Amino acid sequence: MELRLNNRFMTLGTICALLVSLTGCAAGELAAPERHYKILMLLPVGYESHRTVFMPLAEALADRGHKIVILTNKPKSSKHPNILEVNHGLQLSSGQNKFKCLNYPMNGISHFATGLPTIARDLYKVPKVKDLFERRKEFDLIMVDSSFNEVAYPFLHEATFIMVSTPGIDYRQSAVLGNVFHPGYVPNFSSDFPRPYSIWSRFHNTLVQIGFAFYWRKWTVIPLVQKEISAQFPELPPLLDIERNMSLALLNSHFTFGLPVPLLPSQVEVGAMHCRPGNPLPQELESWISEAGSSGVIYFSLGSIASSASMPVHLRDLFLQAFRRLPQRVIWKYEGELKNLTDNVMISKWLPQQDILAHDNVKAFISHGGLLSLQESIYHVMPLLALPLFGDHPRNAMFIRNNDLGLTLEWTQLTEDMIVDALIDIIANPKYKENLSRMSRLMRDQVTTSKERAVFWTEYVIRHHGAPHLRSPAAQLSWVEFLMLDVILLLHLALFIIFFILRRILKVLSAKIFRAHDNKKKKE
Ligand SMILES: *[C@@H]1O[C@H](CO)[C@@H](O)[C@H](O)[C@H]1NC(C)=O
Ligand SMILES: *[C@@H]1O[C@H](CO)[C@@H](O)[C@H](O)[C@H]1NC(C)=O
Ligand SMILES: *[C@@H]1O[C@H](CO)[C@@H](O)[C@H](O)[C@H]1NC(C)=O
Ligand SMILES: CC(=O)N[C@H]1CO[C@H](CO)[C@@H](O)[C@@H]1O
Repeated sequence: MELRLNNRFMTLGTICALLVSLTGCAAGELAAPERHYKILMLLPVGYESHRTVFMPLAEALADRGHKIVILTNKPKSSKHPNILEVNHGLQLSSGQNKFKCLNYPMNGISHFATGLPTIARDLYKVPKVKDLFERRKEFDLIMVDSSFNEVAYPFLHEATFIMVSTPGIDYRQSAVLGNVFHPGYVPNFSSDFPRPYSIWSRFHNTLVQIGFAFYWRKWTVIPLVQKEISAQFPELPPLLDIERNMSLALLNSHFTFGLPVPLLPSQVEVGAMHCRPGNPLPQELESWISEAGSSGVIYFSLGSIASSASMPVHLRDLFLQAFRRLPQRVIWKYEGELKNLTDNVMISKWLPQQDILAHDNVKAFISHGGLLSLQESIYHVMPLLALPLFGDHPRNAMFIRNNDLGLTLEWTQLTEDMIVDALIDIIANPKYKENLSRMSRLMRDQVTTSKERAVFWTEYVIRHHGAPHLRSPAAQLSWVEFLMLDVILLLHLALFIIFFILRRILKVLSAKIFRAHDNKKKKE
């Protein structure tokens, strides 16, 4: 059986663990674990970027001798002997060309409503997944991606589990733990407003947050997924009830480079786990960058989901024209072929992004504004030109604007001059680098690294067989109780009764006084 951990696997793991214990712990100063755990990571509907959040943690845990099995929809990415990746092979249908989202913003969301139920229907029929599901009790802990992965919740029933919030602060995920973020200043996961929020922003934000939570959880996506799951597992409690039993949430955020918000002890910020110092570049890239002279290099990548090759031709040509006018060299992550390239532009299907961002002669980063790219920019102090496409990109773009970390442009209004002017400003104006470098110092100035925290809390939950002692009593309250609607009603009632009684007393008193007055008059 492919999934069984064979002997060779075990031996390699033991050697690894031995090496780790001899050379000190891979994840900082943590004491060696009491034993080697088996951990199952579930991201059956994860994007590549979601896996990038999980992998550093998986590797750090594997370095400590734990056995990690990861359920994904991607080809294998790790060579670690303690990590086994299981690719179920099902893909979310449609929604692939992210440039289509520009004209139809709801497309990005509605394709989940059609795609997720299909995955829910098919996932547990895939033999590898079926086998894993049957063996789920063998694992000491399950970790699940909190974004779009409700289809994986049947695994979590009667298990100890941690949720990993890949987009960082997520008000819906937080509310499940009993921590309802304030819509007066906490954005939804896709967009943000300039700060401080105006009354209209707060109004809009409140309505949109309530509306979207209902849309996803009560009206559309979850009910459709639930229907498919119930058909296969009639005994299972509702998915949203299973979700409430989470022991801990690891958030891909941190207050030093994000929004400071009140968090529960069961919400641990572990943002930017994947950020690391640059490694030496392949020879060809290294010489292309270092031979660019003092003008330097611009790095251009739209991340792992939106392929540059799907960019509409007129937009692509705007960039090509703009690059002609710039003295810099440009490295463009482009998945197709391009004719008419000027000498200063190099394209490549795959590029070692962090190693490029770490290079001294790279001056600016044209990005879609993905969260991981933003974190890397801050870590490597790289000014950004962000062109948000979908998902959380508009929110990250607003963060870049609010904190002066670079400039942002809209795809729909793009001109050649805008691109040239923005890049000239980003490269010439030192303020972006100053702000980034301040934030980068804050990001690195922490008692423990994000990865150490994530490893500690993961092992902590296993050591204590869950963490019910971290659970906020707020999670047990209904909406009426949480918003104190019953108490407010009672207060109103009490006020009304007091008012009513006072009125009666006044009436009686005044009647008496008048009567006394009248009697006095009559006597006179
Ligand atoms: C809730 O979590 C605990 C501890 O992690 C686990 O033992 C229990 O079986 C879970 N309950 C349900 C109904 O999933
Ligand atoms: C987030 O908020 C923006 C503006 O407030 C709104 O247009 C967008 O639809 C919201 N997105 C979600 C997923 O709630
Ligand atoms: C290449 O450039 C020439 C002249 O600028 C233009 O006429 C031609 O359409 C371009 N070809 C492509 C494939 O962009
Ligand atoms: C938002 C922010 O902190 N912006 C700062 C960026 O850097 C310039 C120059 O150092 C400051 O003037 C801005 O206030």
